Amino acid sequence: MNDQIYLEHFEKLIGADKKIEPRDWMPEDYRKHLIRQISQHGHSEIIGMQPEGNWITRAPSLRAKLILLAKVQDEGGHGLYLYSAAETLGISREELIDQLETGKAKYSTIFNYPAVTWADMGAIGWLVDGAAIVNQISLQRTSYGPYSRAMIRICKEESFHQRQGYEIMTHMARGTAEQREMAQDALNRWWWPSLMMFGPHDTNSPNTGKAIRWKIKRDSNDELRQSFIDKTAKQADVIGLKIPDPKLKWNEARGHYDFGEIDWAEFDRVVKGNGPCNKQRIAHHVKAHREGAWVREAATAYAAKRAKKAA
Ligand code: BYC
Repeated sequence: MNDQIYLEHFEKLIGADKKIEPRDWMPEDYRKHLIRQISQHGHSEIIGMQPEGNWITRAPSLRAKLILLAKVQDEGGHGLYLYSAAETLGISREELIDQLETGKAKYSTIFNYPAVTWADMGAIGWLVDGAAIVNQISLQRTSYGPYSRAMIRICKEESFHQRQGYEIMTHMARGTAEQREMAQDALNRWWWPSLMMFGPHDTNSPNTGKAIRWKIKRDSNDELRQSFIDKTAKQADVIGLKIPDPKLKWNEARGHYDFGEIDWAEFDRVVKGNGPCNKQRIAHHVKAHREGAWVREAATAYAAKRAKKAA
């Protein structure tokens, strides 16, 4: 078969909503597009452990500490599933880590903001995991099999994460005046960066066209952002917190909330590495990865020993 026949078969699978598997022929651009998106997704999970990891030793109760610890461990696990999914496309783990540490690969802007109070653990779970779920439920139907299957498992865990955050916010919003103020302050700081997680407007999103045609993305950046806002605005009402957007208003005719404009200059700054914590996040990753070298070496030596014994 020549490439044209392979391409027709690929297009037929995509058209029929069938999954593309690692053994299948795929266009080079499709492969590269997936490596870019899946690896950036994995890096977001791995770097995303840092803002919360910062609070494990300062959680206000044993219960809160256990839950936060479990959540951060889940995020590490998500990163590993996603790295494994990317590896099925022919890139090595070493290359993936190198791209992260040298700034060739991006990770979500949201993780370049500091987590300064316990209420931030609530805001991250409620808003950041909430936004991630909206995006990832859509990605469960992505056309690449390993990515789609990783999303199904990840979404189950993310819904626990979102509830963990909303529970913290609910308790604080119903607590003392000072606690309510902390919850509102965290919402004020995390709201707009959470909306940026969905990426630029569709009109400014160079990757969306191909991604939708190949069914890598099933919904556009703006569609997912709107869906997140509609859900979250109602949740804020329930616990009596105010979303920091004077333009947020239910629009009966559209059946959606209208909302104000995102500060795209801030988004660009953070994407380009100049957010409040970009340098700190990468420096921490480099240090932790270097300090963990002995674990990788020990695991490799142990695997070699077992293989020799079995031979
Ligand atoms: N931050 O053409 P576009 C979690 C980049 S972690 C940084 O629209 P695309 C959690 C974009 O990469 C889960 N960069 O791109 C963990 C592109 O640059 P390149 C995180 C961004 O790919 C711990 C350029 O801007 N979820 O849940 O079609 C604790 C143009 O954009 C961002 C995912 O990663 C951004 N926010 O759409 C708690 C979801 N936005 O690559 C929670 C998977 C855009 O061309 N990813 N860029 O140089 C996606 O769904 C899509 O990649 C995006 C962007 C919607 C993010």
